[in-house]
Amino acid sequence: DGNELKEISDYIKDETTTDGSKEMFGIAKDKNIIFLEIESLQSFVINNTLHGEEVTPFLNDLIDDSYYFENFYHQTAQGKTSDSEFLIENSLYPSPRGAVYFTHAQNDYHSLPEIIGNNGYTSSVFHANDNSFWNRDVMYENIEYDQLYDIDSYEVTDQNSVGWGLKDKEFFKQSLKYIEKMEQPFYSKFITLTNHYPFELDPEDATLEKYDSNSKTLNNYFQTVRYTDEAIEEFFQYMKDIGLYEDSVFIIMGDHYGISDFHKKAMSQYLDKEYNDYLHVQLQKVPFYLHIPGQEGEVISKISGQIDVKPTILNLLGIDDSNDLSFGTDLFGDERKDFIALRDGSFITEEYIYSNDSCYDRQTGEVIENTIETDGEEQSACQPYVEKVQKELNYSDKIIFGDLLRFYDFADE
Ligand code: GP9
Ligand code: MN
Repeated sequence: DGNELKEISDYIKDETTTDGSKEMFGIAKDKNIIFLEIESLQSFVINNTLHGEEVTPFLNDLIDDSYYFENFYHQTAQGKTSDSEFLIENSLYPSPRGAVYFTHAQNDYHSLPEIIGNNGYTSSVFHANDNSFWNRDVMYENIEYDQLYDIDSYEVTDQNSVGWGLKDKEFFKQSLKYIEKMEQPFYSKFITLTNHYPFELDPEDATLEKYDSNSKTLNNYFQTVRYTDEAIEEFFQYMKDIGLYEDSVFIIMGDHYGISDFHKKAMSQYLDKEYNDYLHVQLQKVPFYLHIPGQEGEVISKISGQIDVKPTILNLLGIDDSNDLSFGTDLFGDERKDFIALRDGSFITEEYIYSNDSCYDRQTGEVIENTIETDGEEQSACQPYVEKVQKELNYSDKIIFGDLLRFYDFADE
């Protein structure tokens, strides 16, 4: 009800409504935003090698002229890709169970496509799957995407498909005829498919030897990652060829993990590290790039997550979001919330990583045994954050389960 919303909006105003970066404010104004949401791309492959070769040569080079966030975490749960979309569009946490795209697709939201639509942008999603997968057709309409290019917009044959469907290189190539004619400025999200479990690839598309371990999944993964890296490279070239590159900014993000804990033995072998809860959390990092043609960029090490993307994009577009109700903070802002919450209650701070009741030193991975004294009581160094994280996840759930945004007046708060 209204009172609950008041408590939550007060929390948000106090804790997460911060001034965005002045330096970055409006630098993407009136430029197209091209968002590449890459299936199952995790950060551990970036700047890493297999059989002495770079796994992602294009993405590695792209770091040199991008803002690259090396400690950026996915925050998804059972809704997988749809959860990552939900985080980006709303800066709310996905549901603790099920997929919010299914369970709460009819709620009132104040989404990124809606806000930028009110600021002169056309918005669209490109994804070569059936439009009802993850209930996207219903959710996209509700959150006001103007257009979805789904499987019916593509020519899909046995030859140009593998695994889950249309191969990424074909996907990008066939998307050109639509993006070329798009009314500008636009915001377009491309969701890839080839690097999806079980990471199947036709032999003629493989340019990297498989890995050798007890996990067929991990063995295959490097090949499809490499394939997708090549597809992204081709896409950038197409954008230059059709003259859209200079007028656009590019965001590249991994949607969620691809290699689950089921493959810990093989992962441990590849990384040459002991697999524990600390490593598990560190493996939830996904790449996040902001590439602005003509700008140098920088590698940014501060902790960050998918919850922060919506406020970041709004700041880049020069849209004031101080009346918005969102849990993230601008990635480029100086004043940021000091934790990244994962959906299961694990979290990351600059100093600590917390998971399954253990508190780790973020830099060394050592368990922190010593306690701190708060209000005369001895407690784990992570404890104050355990409570903050629970509170925040809980507030987000209340907004979603109670459809509370329908009571909030975004215009005059
Ligand atoms: C399906 C694609 C994959 O359309 O987005 O979904 P996932 O299984 O990763 O959630
Ligand atoms: Mn996915």
